[in-house]
Amino acid sequence: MNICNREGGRCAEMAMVCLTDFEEYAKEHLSKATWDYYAAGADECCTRDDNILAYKRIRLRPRILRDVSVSDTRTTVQGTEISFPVGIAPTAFHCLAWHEGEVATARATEALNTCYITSTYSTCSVEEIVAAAPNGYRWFQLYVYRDRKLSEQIVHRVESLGYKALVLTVDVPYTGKRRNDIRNQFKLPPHLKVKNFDGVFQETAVPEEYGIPANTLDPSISWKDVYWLQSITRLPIIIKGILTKEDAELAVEHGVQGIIVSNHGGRQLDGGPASIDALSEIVDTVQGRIEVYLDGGIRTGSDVLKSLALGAKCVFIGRPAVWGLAYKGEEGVREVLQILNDEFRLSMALSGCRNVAEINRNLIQFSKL
Ligand code: PYR
Repeated sequence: MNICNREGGRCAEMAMVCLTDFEEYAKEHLSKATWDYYAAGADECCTRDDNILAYKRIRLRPRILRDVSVSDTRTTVQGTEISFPVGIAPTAFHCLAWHEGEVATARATEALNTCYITSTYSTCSVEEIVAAAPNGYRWFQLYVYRDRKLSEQIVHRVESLGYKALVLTVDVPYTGKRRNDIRNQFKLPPHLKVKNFDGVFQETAVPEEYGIPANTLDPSISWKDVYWLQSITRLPIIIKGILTKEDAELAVEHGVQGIIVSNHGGRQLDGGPASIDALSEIVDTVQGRIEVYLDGGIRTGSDVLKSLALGAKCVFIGRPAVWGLAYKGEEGVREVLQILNDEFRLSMALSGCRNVAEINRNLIQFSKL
């Protein structure tokens, strides 16, 4: 009897070959409400889906006969070396996918020597995450709260724990409309909490949204809050959620150290551009003054290659890391990262690049865009 493939399903013993194998596994094994939460895009999910499709529209111009017998995928972000240009984007509630939650994600990224952006909405505390993977390279995803003291406290906490940058997420003045979360009345099960805020919120009449009172995030945030944040921290600030050249220019003018081109996995404004389609105008505007990164839609090593060719210094994966967790916790996240690393190395070699410095726009066939 084939115990692995009853009814055509995927089980933990089957070889995982590509990231969509992990997606299939996660879809089969997570509860419907959890699967729907991670899969969610806003409204009709046009932007979520285009994040992936946009990569498939881009064609490469491979070079040949360049001796690719040795290849090097290392790069740096904010001056720190990582083993390849793929990190983990902030995604919430990892304990929904695997009992150890963010602790498992942190161990996997430490083992593969890449960057892990811890979500504000983690189900392990930042202290637990750092204790589990003390040598990991981490940034912290920050929202600005109506109660600025709350933001200030978490900034000082992560600073003293050795987090290396703050990823100010600016695309959630309000939460996007995710239809299945509304239908499922999604909320955290009682045994899980947004651990970084344990004990912070008193019983209130305000309904809960994603584990905290719905009115906690401040919709009035504006560029002046970047100056406020700079006044309370010495950490580099990276703005996540920029999709236009105008905002990229403002980010540079406000003295931040990086931009993540991102539409929040298509979970906020439906109808906005795919991240990869927004990248070029931002890179052209920034002109190397600060580092530009990207998240959204990365599923293969050639997606990573295309992103770097169009000017991203590094990319970040969100949902695929959660699928890895759902598969086998730390080991699953490691496998996801390793597959992407192997595919990226192969794509580099097949297009004639021996290291990331050799990846540039000449690799992109613009007539096909
Ligand atoms: C999200 O679900 O997209 C959050 O940022 C919590």
